Amino acid sequence: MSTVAEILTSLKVLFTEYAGKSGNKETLSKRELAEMLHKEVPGTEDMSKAEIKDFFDLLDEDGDGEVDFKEFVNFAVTLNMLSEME
Ligand SMILES: [Ca+2]
Repeated sequence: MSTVAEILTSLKVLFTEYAGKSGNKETLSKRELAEMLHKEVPGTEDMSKAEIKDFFDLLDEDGDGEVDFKEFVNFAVTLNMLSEME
C-alpha cells in the first residue's frame, strides 16, 4: 500500500514532467493538460477541444487559466475518492 507521501511524490513527478514542457514550469497549461491526458489516461485520445476545456476548467479552481500543483492534487484526491465509492 502506498503512503500519502509516495502518492504525492509520484503526482509531483507526473505534474512536473508535463508542466515543464513550455511556459511556466510550475503550472499546467491547457495544451500540457491535454497532452498528459492523451498519454497517461487511456480512452481520452478522442476527447474534443471543448471536452478538454471543460475538464481544464474543472481543475482550474481559481480560474487563472493555469492548473497549479495544488489544483492538480485536489483533483487527484477527488478522483480517488470517487473511485473508492464505486
Ligand atoms: Ca489555477
